[in-house]
Amino acid sequence: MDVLIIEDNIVYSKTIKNRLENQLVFVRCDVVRSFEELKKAYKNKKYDLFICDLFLPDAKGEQIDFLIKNSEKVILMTGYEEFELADELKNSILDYIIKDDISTIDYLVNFIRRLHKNPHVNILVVDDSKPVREYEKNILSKMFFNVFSAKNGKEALKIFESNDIDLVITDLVMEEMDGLSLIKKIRHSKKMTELPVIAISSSEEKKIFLKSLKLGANDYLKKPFEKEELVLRVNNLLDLYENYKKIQEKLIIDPLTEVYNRFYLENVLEKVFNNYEKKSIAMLDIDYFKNLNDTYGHQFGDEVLKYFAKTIKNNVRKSDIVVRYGGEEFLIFMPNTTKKEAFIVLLKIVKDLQPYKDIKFTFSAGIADEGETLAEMIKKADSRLYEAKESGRNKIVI
Ligand code: GH3
Ligand code: MG
Ligand code: MG
Repeated sequence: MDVLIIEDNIVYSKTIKNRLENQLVFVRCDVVRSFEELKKAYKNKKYDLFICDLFLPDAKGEQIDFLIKNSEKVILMTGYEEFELADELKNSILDYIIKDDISTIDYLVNFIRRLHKNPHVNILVVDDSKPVREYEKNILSKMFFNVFSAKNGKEALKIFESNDIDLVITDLVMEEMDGLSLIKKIRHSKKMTELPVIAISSSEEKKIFLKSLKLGANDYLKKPFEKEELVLRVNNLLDLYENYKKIQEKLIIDPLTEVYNRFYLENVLEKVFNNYEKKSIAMLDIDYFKNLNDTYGHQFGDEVLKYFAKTIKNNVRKSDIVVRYGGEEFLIFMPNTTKKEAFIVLLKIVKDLQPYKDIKFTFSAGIADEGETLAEMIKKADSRLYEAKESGRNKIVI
């Protein structure tokens, strides 16, 4: 992302440039110190974003008008005493920050980080009034969000079902299907913890907002609202959900091999196990792994585990689930697969498994497709793995 900083205070512009470039790898900044320099820079290069001081030695806002007229994305910097910005100005810029407080640079960094992610964030806007839809869409598109819109709950559900929506903003009173019913329907498939919803209404009645919260809205906004109110709520919720998702992922992924862990097996796989009529489980265990550790060191052992997990992942289908079951033991859950078909998948892994840094190693495996429960099927596969080990290793038993 190419950013132009327009600021006459050299120390301040340097601080911003350094912080942005150090903390956000995708940002490159140029700096100019006056309106004249801005016009020159503008001719020579295309910028994605302008961070612009309100008062320059040769301009008192004309530079902002110039950028807005050219439909550019502007973040305004202003001193505390100039804080009272006209609404019209506020609505045509992306955001503003108050200078002289160093913590605002944190806000700026965070804001630009969001902007960078936003093209991949899908927001669904639902309102029966076209002007309101357009108003919201306009605000959000300027922030680089990918926006879908619908005129009632029914239309919204259709869009919701066929797109990967990250946030819903819905009016409450609408014809066909109202916002409350929509929230209810959405919450059937996406829990509170999976998708943020903002309810909007011009209703004077608090009751309707409370009802929306009860049904699963995360927040609400009363019409008419300012651009800033919407943007702040959207950004806050998305930040919150992203952090939450990161933690969720950490909980179910083994950090060394980056495949699923036992927690996932016991809490997620257990639940989907019965969704499939036909399925197989393979248990794979590296042979004489302790020797590798003892001979080449524990760190080398770790590298072998990573490499082994990667080889497994490269050879299974997208729908197959790979779990680190124990130290050097891995489980593959294969939906819609018989054990003979699973055997062919394992042969692919055998064939693809090259020596790691010239050190050859093998694995043994057991496969099962019988068992009423996950635990039963694992037990079967595990006892076949044991057989494979007992009868000499480097074998697959079905
Ligand atoms: P077998 O052929 O019977 O499977 O013998 P093995 O040596 O592979 O199996 P054993 O169970 O005797 O030893 C497994 C070793 O794996 C012991 C343990 O220290 C090591 N191990 C477990 N987790 C890790 C890990 O995360 N990293 C490394 N480097 N070693 C691990
Ligand atoms: Mg100035
Ligand atoms: Mg082993």
